[in-house]
Formats: sequence, C-alpha cells, structure tokens
Amino acid sequence: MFNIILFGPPGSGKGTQSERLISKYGFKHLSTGDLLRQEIAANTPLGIEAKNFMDKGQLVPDEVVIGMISTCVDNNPEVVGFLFDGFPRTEAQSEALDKLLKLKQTEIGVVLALEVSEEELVKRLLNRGITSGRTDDNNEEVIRARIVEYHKKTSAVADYYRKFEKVVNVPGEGSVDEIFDSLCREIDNRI
Ligand code: B4P
Repeated sequence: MFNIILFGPPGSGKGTQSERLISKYGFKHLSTGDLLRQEIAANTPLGIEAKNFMDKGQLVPDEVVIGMISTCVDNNPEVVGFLFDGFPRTEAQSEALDKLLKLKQTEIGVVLALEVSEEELVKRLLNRGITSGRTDDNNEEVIRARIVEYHKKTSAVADYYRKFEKVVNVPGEGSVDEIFDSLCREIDNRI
C-alpha cells in the first residue's frame, strides 16, 4: 500500500489534481472537504455543525474530521493506497492519521505540498465561487480567513512530516497538466 497526502493552502489545486491522480493510479480518494459537503447536503447533525465553521472560513473541530476519516479508512481495507486530500490540516489530525495507518500496518509514503501565491489563491477561489455555489468561495473575507487559518494551523502539518523527511514541495502555478506531471514524477520515484 502506498499512501499520499496532497497538501497545500485552500485553492492550491488539491481537488483538481486528486481527480487525475486517482484515475492514473487507482488510489482511494479521501477528501475531508467533499465528505463534509456531503454531510451538509444531507443535513445531518455533523453537517449542520460543520457548516457553522466552514461558512466562517474556520477549520471544523479535529474530533469530527478524525472520526469521519477513521470510518472511511476502516471501510476500505482492499485498496492500493489512500490519497488524502485536505487532511490532515492540524498537528493533532496528523498524529491521529499516523496512529490509524500504523494499526493497518502501513504509513504515509509522501506528502506532496503544492506551492501557490496568496493572490493567485484568492483569484482562483473567487473565480470558482462564481459557478460552484460554495458559500465559502463567494466572499473574499472568508477566503482570506481560510488562508489565515491555513498559516495558523495547517502549515504545521508540513513541519510535522518534515521531521520524517516525507515532504516534497511542488510548484502549484502553471497549467494543470504541468503540475500533474510534476506530481507523477515524485510519486513514480517513490512508489
Ligand atoms: P476543501 O474542500 O479541502 O477545499 P479547498 O481547500 O477549498 O480547495 P482545493 O485545494 O481542493 O482547491 P481546488 O483544486 O478545488 O476545504 C473546504 C473547507 O472544509 C475548509 O475551509 C474547512 O472549513 C473544511 N475542512 C476540510 N477538511 C478539513 C479538515 N481536515 N479539518 C478541518 N476542516 C476541514 O482548486 C481551486 C480552484 O482553482 C478551482 O476552481 C480550480 O479549477 C482552480 N485551479 C486548480 N488548479 C489550477 C491551475 N493550475 N491554474 C489555475 N486554476 C486552477
């Protein structure tokens, strides 16, 4: 099993690149953003709680996302590997993920960190907000709050995995194809 974390600030292209990586390598895609949006659409108690945080650009509490991911990992015993997209986003989530994978006698193979400038992130997300209907994308203040939250809590995830020499920085600006090729090169070197 080879497991990947696709890492980067909001709007860095994690969702976009995940789709392509999954169709090329057959990984099981686990996107906490998508899972949370499904809970919101189904109006579950978890979704109602998560929406309060997401609409303000804040992270959803660790115990909520860790529980959700743990269930998904348990429900997918026969996969070639997991592609974690948007998870972990805090140090506590990173530690919980490592424990979860250890129980399955596996680990994170590589953390691919997409690097994109703040102005480009804001431009992309505002642009997506025009068509996506996502309430966290159509307001610049909320987008900037998400970026602040990223610097405050999520960038620590890269520091955590750097201790284990698992982080590779990948330029996230340029065409989707160019970025995809760089990500594939890094995976092929390690798989
Ligand atoms: P997520 O759903 O994870 O999404 P994201 O950070 O907004 O975006 P992503 O990086 O996937 O961008 P995308 O490819 O779509 O998070 C949403 C919210 O959920 C969080 O703010 C938080 O509240 C909550 N949440 C999720 N996970 C959590 C966790 N683990 N813990 C706590 N809370 C959690 O790309 C964005 C846009 O850029 C698209 O329109 C795309 O077309 C465009 N784009 C992509 N690549 C491009 C390129 N190369 N050039 C130009 N445009 C490009």
